[in-house]
Amino acid sequence: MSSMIVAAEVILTSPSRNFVTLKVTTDDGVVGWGDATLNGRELAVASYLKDHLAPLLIGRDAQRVEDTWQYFYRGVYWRRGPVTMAAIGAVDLALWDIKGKLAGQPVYQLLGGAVRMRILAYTHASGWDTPELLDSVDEKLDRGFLAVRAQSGVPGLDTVYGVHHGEVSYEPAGRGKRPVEETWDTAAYLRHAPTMLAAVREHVGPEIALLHDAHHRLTPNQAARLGKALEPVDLFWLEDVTPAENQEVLRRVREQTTTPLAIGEVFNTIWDCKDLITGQYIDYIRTCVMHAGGISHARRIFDLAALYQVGAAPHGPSDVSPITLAASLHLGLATPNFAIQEFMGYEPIDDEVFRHDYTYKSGYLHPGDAPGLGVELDEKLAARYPYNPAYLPVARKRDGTMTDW
Ligand code: EZ4
Ligand code: CO
Repeated sequence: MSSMIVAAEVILTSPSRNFVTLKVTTDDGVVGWGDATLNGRELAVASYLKDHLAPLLIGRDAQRVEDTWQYFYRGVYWRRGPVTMAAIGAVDLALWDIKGKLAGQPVYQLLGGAVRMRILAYTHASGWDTPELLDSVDEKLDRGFLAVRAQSGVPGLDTVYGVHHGEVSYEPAGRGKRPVEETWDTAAYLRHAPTMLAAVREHVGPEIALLHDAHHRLTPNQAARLGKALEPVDLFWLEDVTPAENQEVLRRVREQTTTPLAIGEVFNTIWDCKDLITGQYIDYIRTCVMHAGGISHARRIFDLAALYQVGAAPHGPSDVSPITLAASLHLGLATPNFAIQEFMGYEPIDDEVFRHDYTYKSGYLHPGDAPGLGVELDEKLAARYPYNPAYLPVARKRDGTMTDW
């Protein structure tokens, strides 16, 4: 049974934030949805899709998901990179959505069926100081979460990425045509983080899973020291300790501490993480299902990880759309070494624009049983919220030098 692609359109919408969506339509009237959101670089992916991939999709057989992936990855001289891979990821998600709809099955069934009943989720808690952070953690526990990422302010700094300060709630991008500039001080952070996380552990008791994200800002030596200092806190993981281009350093960190390490939300292909996985330098691989080329490629990364006892734990912030979250959940339900799903959740207006079948209940997520991925874009509502520039902040050291993300 073939099903020919007759239209491929890119839709930009900004309900609470910017999202890029690919809509693929077949000659039998089936619509597949793909997410192509790359925080702060939305228009680049939109152009890649609209100008380069969409025209080539017309006339292709929508059922040939893997061949289309190979065509856009292997068939193109310029491979890899976040823009290319997000665009390929969007196509891949849309085609899996169509395949599920044609089969009348949720995508997880097409991937081999459920290996678990539900997927453990972690969410983000943050507070400027420790009491505020503990309140935020309590609020997440009240909502049933069993795993919480804890981030706090740092004494002496005015802003810290990932932590809301004052009334404005944390969102990983600030509206405006230029990124906000923040000041960062690693030494101050390192003096504070172990005490802050120890207070959270003390507060929640031994059973709640605690996570922490260092956002690529440490040297290997600093990372090793922090990992050691956090061993008594018993973290579920410590994330993104160093910039991940120089991967050999992760071996040094790994050898110095038993704190579990997670990395990979900025990776796009299996080539970006194969050494970290095969060397067992990390415990969790965090590639985002869409940013890593969609279900077709992410599942190869996760299968490689399984051979080395590395858990799959995909990126799932509010800056990828519910379509990506749903794809992650379908893959997660069918992937034995899937460990946990990041779930920041969305603003109510985002949930209205992207009506979804996935559900959250008592600390766990489930993709739902609607055919395909189970997310439908309300195009009329989406059209009311045009693209509105927003960027992740940039950070400088106290002397003004740009620092790692
Ligand atoms: O900062 O998605 O683990 N989660 C994260 C996210 C990222 C944003 C960047 O766009 O680090 O919140
Ligand atoms: Co992160």
